[in-house]
Amino acid sequence: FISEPHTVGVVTVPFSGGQPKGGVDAGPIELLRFGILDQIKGLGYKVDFSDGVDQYSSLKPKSDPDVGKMKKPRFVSSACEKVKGQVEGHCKQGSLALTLGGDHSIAMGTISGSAAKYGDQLRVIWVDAHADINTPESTESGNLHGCPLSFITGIAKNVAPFEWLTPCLKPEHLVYIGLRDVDAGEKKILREHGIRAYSMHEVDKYGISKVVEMALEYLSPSNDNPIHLSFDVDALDPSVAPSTGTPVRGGLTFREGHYICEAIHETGCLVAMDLVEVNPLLGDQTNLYQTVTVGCSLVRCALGETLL
Ligand code: NNH
Ligand code: MN
Ligand code: MN
Ligand code: MN
Repeated sequence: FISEPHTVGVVTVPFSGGQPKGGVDAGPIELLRFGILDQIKGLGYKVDFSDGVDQYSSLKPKSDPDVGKMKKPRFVSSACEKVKGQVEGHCKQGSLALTLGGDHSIAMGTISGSAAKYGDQLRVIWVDAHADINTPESTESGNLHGCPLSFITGIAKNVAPFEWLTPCLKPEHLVYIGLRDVDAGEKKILREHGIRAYSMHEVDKYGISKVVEMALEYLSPSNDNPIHLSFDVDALDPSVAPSTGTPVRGGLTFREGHYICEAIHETGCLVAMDLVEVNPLLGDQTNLYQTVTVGCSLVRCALGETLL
């Protein structure tokens, strides 16, 4: 399998319903304002942004009471269903689907979308301080941005009102990099399902290049599987990406974050990327500038900017 996209299909998801802080819905606008589309074109890709900046407020139900502990479940469900359709469309046209969030709940849509094209061949690299694999039962916060992977993998059983969603990723086709704030219930899930995770401890121990090498070798020993990279900016250290809803100290350095994107580009197998949890309303102008520009540069690296 070789992914040689000439076109990057951009999906913007100004959505914050998977967590309580306002502002993450303004992430896509800021990434666009800082010129991410021209930067992608500058690398020689065509940009398909025919959907434009989508509106999600119209999907908000009049009433959306909690289902069990889940907050705003109907709103998150319909937003993710819409995202799924768009990502699926780009993937089926042979474009690389780039989704700009928005909070991380939207990965239920993005991975459902890429899996609709690539099926069981798809592999996911989840770069995050958090494991985002709580079930509706295990979640302490009730925020659905902490749950997408349990839905996608089918580990969560009671997923109403997410009727449209079918499990599309085996737990062994997922790898984490950057974890350092994992809930007790999530640790149990990771253990029970034998999910491969490289936390910051392993990044310190082996170095980022070895970690990425081990992750890729585990997911795709012959380097022939399509890869979906889901990058939560809070994986980066808060000194590098401060404008995000749940910063956790001790994260990836600027270079470690970029190295991950570069090495995945080098596989030639990247088919989809999410960049999520950029919240321009948190912090001052300097924080915003740092966070948005680092987000743009992660995307450029995943698209091959630093290859000579
Ligand atoms: N694990 C916590 C929860 O489920 C925090 C999740 N927050 C994130 N995830 N930012 O990436 O609520
Ligand atoms: Mn996340
Ligand atoms: Mn996170
Ligand atoms: Mn397999």
